[in-house]
Amino acid sequence: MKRSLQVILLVLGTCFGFSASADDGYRLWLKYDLIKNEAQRKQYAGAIKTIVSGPASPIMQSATAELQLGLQGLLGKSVAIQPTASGSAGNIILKIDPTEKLANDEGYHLYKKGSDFVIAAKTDKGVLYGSFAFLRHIQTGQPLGELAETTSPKIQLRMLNHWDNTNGSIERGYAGASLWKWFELPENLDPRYMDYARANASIGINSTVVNNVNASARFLTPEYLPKVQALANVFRPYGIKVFMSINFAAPRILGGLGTSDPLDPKVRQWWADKTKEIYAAIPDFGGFLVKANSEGQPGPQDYGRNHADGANMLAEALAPFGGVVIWRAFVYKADPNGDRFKTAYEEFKPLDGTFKPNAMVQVKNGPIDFQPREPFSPLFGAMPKTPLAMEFQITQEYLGFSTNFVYLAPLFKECLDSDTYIKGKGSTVAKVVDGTLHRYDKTAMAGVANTGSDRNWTGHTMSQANWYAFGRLAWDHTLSSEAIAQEWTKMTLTQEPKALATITDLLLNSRENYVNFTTPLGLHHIMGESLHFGPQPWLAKSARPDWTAVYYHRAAADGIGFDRTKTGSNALAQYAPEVQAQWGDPDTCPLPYLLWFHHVAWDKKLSTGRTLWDELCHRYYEGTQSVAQMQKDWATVKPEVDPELFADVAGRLAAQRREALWWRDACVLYFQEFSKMPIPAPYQKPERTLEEIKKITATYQLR
Ligand code: GCV
Repeated sequence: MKRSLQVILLVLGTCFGFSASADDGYRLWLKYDLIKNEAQRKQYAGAIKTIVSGPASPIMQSATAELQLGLQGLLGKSVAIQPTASGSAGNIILKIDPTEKLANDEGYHLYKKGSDFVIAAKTDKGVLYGSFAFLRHIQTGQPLGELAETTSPKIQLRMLNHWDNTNGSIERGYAGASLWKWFELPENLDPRYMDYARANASIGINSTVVNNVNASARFLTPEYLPKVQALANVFRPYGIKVFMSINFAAPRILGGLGTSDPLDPKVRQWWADKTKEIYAAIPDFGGFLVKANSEGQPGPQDYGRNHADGANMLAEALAPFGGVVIWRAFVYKADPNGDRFKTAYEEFKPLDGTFKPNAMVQVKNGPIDFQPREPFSPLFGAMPKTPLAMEFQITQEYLGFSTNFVYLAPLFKECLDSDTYIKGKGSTVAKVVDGTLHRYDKTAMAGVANTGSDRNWTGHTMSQANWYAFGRLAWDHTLSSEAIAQEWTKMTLTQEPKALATITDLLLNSRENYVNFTTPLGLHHIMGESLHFGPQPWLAKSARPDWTAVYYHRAAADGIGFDRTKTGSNALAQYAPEVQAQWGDPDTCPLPYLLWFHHVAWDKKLSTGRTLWDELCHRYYEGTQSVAQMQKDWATVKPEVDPELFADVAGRLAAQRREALWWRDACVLYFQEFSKMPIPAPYQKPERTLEEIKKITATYQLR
């Protein structure tokens, strides 16, 4: 054990090494740099003498290795690992005790016992999470005398969904190529796989779906299974289970069957055999994630069956091994007269109660598709008998890719804290997802990953905060966006109070700024075609009507916005009466959701005192101005932030400013063609014409 621990430390040291040179962002929030404040460092160093390792297991080994690595870096001293307490003070005691008073197996309890520090849990996984929390306590500069934390995750499966393909590309990935070097696997194990696992474990992520939901059947072949197995082997000591996305037509594509009908016995047998083969290679395999009958993917409806028929066939194959099938509810039909908003609810709600116990339905946070702002999906609360998993998008498909600084905790929280009113006031989306509202026995929260082969993992340095925030909120959705922002900033960028306050504010306002210069007042889906970048509100023709922009904004001489009330598509009827009452009246509908639910006259006076047109312009101009302000604020933190990280963010903010101007000019000039109203004072008319801007958007569509 000692030797392998040394190997781990050597690898960790090489990759996450304590270099004095500029910071390239690779180490994320696990920097473990020497604590600058000498008095504070001495205090910690004086109080900590040894790590008492507790019962041996690969996960315990990860915990002790991490503690040793972290303390070495932070305190500048080597802390010995011992099998038992030395008797002297200053032991960090790792304790597994199944009787520990914790809500579940993954929770932990940190406390002081005399002059020792205890990291206690029911299982080794809990100790691993507690060890990272102990380090976080020190990383964020909290006194050891105040060590007292008892916490258990509120969600069982805290998972990343990677949209990674067999060829190493990532669908909607903006931070380089896939982390998984498929061509080198399984023989060559990039040390980065372990760093990925460490980063996830440090924020409580315990599952990962390694491949794209637009799944190649090739992942299920004897060529790819050993590659996935190799990844699973690396992740296991960090408490991470591997899942795979599957192609529903695999029995036909790989098995040579004439069909993939889920009720066909041969098809069922094929899946049972395939599942057995997977579990022989990966005994703790988590299960399957499925995108079916969505955006051209095959599915049970191809055979006249429904989603539950498909999910239940896979659930049956997985059940003997304890696996779970996670079936996505992201479905919509190409109906020019319909409302894409309504489809998932219409297809899934009638199936409530028909899914097998080891099946879950995964629902995107909003009814359309990860827009900068969406109301919560009406499916949350509508399926009391079916465990619903939350799907957030961490990768910034509709949020300016890797050039835009957009902290997503406020977006995640806005959805989780929304009240469905399904069982009266306080029936929040979070309570649906964490299972407390409907007593789900399975719970899950997934984030579509923003990681890639870029040295800093996420492209934009600040986007690391989104990976971090996702993990922290999946663990405990009651944490505030601000607390998470501060925690991350302290560990990643600086603890200097003024800079910390400035960066926290920047993070907290960044998403609202982005909404303002792209899709204010409830506008949605007006971005560039297929690439989903930049503005294209004029997009009127696409392969499907619901891929255009005009389908959503409905700008005309009489106003703008999608009427989803009784006089329109009546999508609002999918919500509880209390929500309908709040959102159904344009006078009480919160402005952020106004154009999601109402077609509003250009000259209608809003609660702000401005007309709709003036308010729209105001937000586009102020949103763009706010990016200039972000640049100024960021400039003030220069002395406190590593030069390489500082320059990276400054450069990307400059690009974001250019893009904000593009969005503003495109949208005000285009919508002005319908409102026929002037740009209100004090704002100046854009210097460019709409035709000039359309050309910029057009160049982005060139291949
Ligand atoms: C993986 C959107 C994206 C697609 C994505 C899809 C999904 O439509 O643009 O790239 O496909 O959502 O979530 O399945």
